[in-house]
Amino acid sequence: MIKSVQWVLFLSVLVAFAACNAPPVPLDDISIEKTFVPEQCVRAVKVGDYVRYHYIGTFPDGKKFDSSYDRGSTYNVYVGKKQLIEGMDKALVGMCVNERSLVKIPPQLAYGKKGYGDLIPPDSILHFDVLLLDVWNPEDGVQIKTYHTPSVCTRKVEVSDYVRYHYNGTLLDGTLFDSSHTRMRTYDTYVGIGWLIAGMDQGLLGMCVGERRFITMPPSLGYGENGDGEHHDTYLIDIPGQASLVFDVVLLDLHNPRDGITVTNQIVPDSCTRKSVSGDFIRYHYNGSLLDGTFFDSSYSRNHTYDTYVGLGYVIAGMDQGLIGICVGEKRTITIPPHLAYGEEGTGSKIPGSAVLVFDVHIIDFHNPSDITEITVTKKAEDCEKKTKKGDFVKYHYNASLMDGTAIDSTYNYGKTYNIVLGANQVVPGMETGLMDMCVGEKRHLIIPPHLAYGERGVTGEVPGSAVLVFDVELISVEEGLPEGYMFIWNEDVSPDLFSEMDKDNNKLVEPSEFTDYIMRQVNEGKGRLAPGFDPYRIIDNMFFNQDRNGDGKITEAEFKLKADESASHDEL
Ligand SMILES: [Ca+2]
Ligand SMILES: [Ca+2]
Repeated sequence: MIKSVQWVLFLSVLVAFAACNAPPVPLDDISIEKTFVPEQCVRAVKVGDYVRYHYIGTFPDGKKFDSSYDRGSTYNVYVGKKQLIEGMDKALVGMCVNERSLVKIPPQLAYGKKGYGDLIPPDSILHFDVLLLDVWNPEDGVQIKTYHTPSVCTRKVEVSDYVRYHYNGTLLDGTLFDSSHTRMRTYDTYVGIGWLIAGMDQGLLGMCVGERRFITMPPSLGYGENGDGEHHDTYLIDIPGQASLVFDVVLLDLHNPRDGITVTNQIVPDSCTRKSVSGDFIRYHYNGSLLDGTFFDSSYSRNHTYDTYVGLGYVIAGMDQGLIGICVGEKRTITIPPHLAYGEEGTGSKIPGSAVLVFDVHIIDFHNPSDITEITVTKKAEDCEKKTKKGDFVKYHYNASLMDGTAIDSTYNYGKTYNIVLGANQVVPGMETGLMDMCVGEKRHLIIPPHLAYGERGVTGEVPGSAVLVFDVELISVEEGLPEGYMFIWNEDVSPDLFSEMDKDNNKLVEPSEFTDYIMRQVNEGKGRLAPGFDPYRIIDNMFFNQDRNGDGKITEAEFKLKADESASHDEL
């Protein structure tokens, strides 16, 4: 009741005032002149909102009676809850952040007849130059506005995930208070478990890698009534109390500490019969990138496969796992969380701490150190009575390639066979094995591991180090070898007068030319046989050298006999 009485009184006073003083502009309500209107107005102030604003209060004659700027902090207050003079409560409604207005308030909507202490005389018209900086409502939650959505999103941030992101942090009026970009370091943190201010804990949920969003939060979900001055070293400015915060966030990385590796985009060759196991040695190509697509490394750029044992700790744990069960020729994408990669520290300049790594791998070949030559008969010989054995002189054709199909060499290109004596170390061990017990006309597919081929070094320009080789061979002819160790054998009984038959000029000495002529005649007449596949004159020279005990270039009868009594030599007569 008392209140209404006052109201009536007040009105009558106003009428009297207006009549007596006749102000130049009659002012029975507030007047608002907008001096700056921002292009965008995300929200206008409503009754019940909380605002932060700056103001300069003056009398109509320009005399300043108050200023928030002088106090160095905004005026913070609820609107429409009679915490302000009535005129200001009215003037603030509908204002936008960054809007500036000159508000003129008649005394009846300000301090009326009473004035305010020594500061405001009775019946004062007040002018306020108001700049609105912030508005929020106690009902507000986190507001999320996604402005870029990546084309692919296989996973969204969940509670307890660990994320890496960049952000610009601003107040609602756009004032930048902090930026991870200027620090050139992502912000790395767990989400949803209290490591962050509540607004960020909520605002990051559901986000995809590559997504960009604005996260706006009221102070209750930010730094509250007192703001934050503790980060003075890192923040550009202190965050004032009761400030709304806007974070412009781009998510770069996402994983959960419970994650294992994931294998995707598998392309498995139809011909796969063998899958890698722990202990295998693998040669593969890869492109490595971070989860946001930032490239960090490629074996292709080095033009060299990455070669390693798998499952034995030679590579990061995630790769050790991701390369198991894989086929030669297979392609797959292996996504590795940091705890199975380079951890919180990262490595080098390109892999940041806590980074998830994505490897697109292509397996060129693999083998196990225990592998032997793998022989597959692709065409059987029509009749196969004699099989190749050590010492045989064989002629064969081959096509050689790597496991990925890269051609190395082919005898078909030269139009002539490759000829070797089996067991004489004229080819790599794997090829010796691959040509054994084979019949003329037979074709074989050979897979030869590097330890039975060209080893870790390979052949410059032709065979990469540690490469598995593929040979398709065709046996064209076989000349049977001599018994093991022999370079010459008699086909029939040896003449008892061997020495004198050799000593053509009968001077009791066998000269090299007599020796060579004699042996060659025996061979030509079919009485004796030299080991096939070798230079006959070199064999004969060796035989002579063996008989010529004292090395004087002639063989005496004594030397001849002495040698014949020994059984150790294989080149004897
Ligand atoms: Ca002689
Ligand atoms: Ca001699």
